[in-house]
Amino acid sequence: MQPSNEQDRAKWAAGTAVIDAYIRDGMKLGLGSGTTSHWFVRALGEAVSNGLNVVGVPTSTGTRDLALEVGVPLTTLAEVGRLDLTVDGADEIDPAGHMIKGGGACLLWERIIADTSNKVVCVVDEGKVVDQLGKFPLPIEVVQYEWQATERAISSLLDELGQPGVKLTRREKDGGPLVTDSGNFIVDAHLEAIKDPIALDSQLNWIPGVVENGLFTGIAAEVVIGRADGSHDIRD
Ligand code: ABF
Repeated sequence: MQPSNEQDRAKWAAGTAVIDAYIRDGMKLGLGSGTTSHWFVRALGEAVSNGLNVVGVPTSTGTRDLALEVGVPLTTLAEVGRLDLTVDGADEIDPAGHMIKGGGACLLWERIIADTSNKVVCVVDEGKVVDQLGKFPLPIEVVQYEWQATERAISSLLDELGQPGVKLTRREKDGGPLVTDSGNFIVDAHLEAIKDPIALDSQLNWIPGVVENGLFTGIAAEVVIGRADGSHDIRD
């Protein structure tokens, strides 16, 4: 399989660069979701076919299916405990390495796996690098029960944090509400700009009904930035 356009080539550049830069024999890996991470998973499958000995824990059913297709041996956190390294994408990443994730509705499993990893490396095309988070709507995973009450509580918190009147939309798919791998809904918060990602990340999950939010602050140790010419940068 080859990249289909310039952005995809940038994603390919980031995803494939990870193999030589980070992957070592015997590693226990978190396998990210999204198209950039999937270029990494495909390259990992090729390395496994050439003798690399690794196991992976997928962050979504889609990544699980791709890993099975390309021959990456799968395991679970229950079996391995901690992971050496997780490679995952992002919808936005700022200069401090704080991310917005969840555009692919996989943020809950991604967060669980990131949290049990000794290191997290983010792989993005250069269009994901921003000065300030928030232009990409912030995904917030909520339980289905009384989700509108949870949505109202999110709106109240944003008012308290000095960001009143933010548009909140329940994510739709195929004419109905999107349901995540864990059976929850996603509410997207159209914040435009997030003044204090750490404060917001630390308070959102306290709202009853909120399962997880897409602000991944202080999690990525390094970021691999791919470019359309096939080159890449690695930044701390
Ligand atoms: C995943 O990758 C998600 O957290 C994020 O939404 C997505 C980005 O997708 P892509 O790499 O396809 O742009 O990690």
